[in-house]
Amino acid sequence: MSMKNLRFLLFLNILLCAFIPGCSRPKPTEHIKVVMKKYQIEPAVIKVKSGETVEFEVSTTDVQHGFDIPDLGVKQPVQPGKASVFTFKVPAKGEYQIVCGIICGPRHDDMKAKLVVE
Ligand SMILES: [Cu+2]
Repeated sequence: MSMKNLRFLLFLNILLCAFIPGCSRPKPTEHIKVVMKKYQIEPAVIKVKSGETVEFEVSTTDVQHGFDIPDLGVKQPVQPGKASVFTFKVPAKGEYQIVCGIICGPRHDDMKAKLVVE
């Protein structure tokens, strides 16, 4: 196949992609399960690589919690019986605090974890 044809096919592919929902979104390269419960977030340290797209699956084993990363604008309510699934573009290297965003009891403030971006 000639270079010209190849380029045309690539162009066609991009064009088609624009009309298919979800097509142009980056595919998650990593799937991370997180469990929230009174009063902890498991795992307490979540390691990811900068530039990756991560799909989080956050569930709670008791009451409603919130999976929040304040420095990154992440704010995901997590309801009992229904995991909260969302994709997330990993930011620059560093450490970001994960907290519970919904008051869930007297030791709510103890619910913390760390996102370590390498
Ligand atoms: Cu909580």
